[in-house]
Amino acid sequence: MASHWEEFYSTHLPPSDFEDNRKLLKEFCERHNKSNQRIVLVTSGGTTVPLEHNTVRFVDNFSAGTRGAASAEYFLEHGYTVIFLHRVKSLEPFTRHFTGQMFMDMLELNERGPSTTITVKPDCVDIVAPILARYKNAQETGRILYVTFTTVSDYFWLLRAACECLAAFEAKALLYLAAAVSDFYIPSNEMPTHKIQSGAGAPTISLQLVPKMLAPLVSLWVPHAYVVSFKLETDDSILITKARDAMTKYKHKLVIGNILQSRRYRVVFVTPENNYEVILTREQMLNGLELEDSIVDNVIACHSDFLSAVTYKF
Ligand code: 9Z3
Repeated sequence: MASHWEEFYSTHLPPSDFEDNRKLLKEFCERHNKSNQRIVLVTSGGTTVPLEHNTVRFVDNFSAGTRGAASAEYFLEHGYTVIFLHRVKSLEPFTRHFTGQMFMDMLELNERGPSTTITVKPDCVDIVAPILARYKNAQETGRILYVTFTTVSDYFWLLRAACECLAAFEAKALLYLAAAVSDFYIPSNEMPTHKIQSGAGAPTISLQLVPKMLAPLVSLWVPHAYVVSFKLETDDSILITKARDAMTKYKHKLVIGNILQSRRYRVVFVTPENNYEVILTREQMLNGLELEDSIVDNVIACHSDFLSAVTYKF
């Protein structure tokens, strides 16, 4: 009998641009595997669960994509190659610093003389320049690949494709699964084709459990990689237990627990050996520091220990 996850792939079609993305992932990984660099897959943003095939309505998972986008920047800074698998229109590394009208307000339009020029306002140069420099460096060295998803099904297809390419990196591959992935969905064969009509009365919508992809991911797709998952809760009293349960069940290396309301300044690292908090003080926050800087530092230290242990074994 096919497992729950295998059945999912046999009954849900891949996204329409799947083959293009698979090719991009394959080429990117082959190019970087030659350089012996460490590589990280960062997943980011929330997945949607459509209620209709021709989707007008969907259920969404909460996530702005801040954790993933900020972390991707810090991984690049530490020399990692990055696959940034993110929700369409969620925050992206570098551009996340200029959201809303902020970027427009940093520019000056000079219409004097025959040609129009646009410049960055002098008092904004110090803000834009370092971010632009890091962005240019990542682009010019080709060390980041952006791949997007919308639905939970797209996400699962792309996650598996990315893992298939990352397997060749063995322990040098780090998976940093920060995307907020829906636990529930409507299977394709139970979804109406067209927009649900209000004339038929209030609909009863029945959601089913999604397959737990962490199980095949850890045991089959990237069995030698260092896998980090995030656990999001709203009740602090169950966070560590839930994080530890996930680690015991899927047998990966690290679960980072966070509470919705405090996720910007506190996370808990749950490892096979212990738990410890990584926090950002109020003062650090006021000085513009980000929790992701410390999270990534700690994750890289764990990945380095893992790599040394693996190397030592052989
Ligand atoms: C997280 O817990 C992320 O840290 C957040 C980041 C989504 C809270 P933002 O994007 O928020 O910065 O606004 N991600 C994982 C959430 C998740 O779906 N975890 C699953 C679970 O908790 C397991 S993989 O069961």
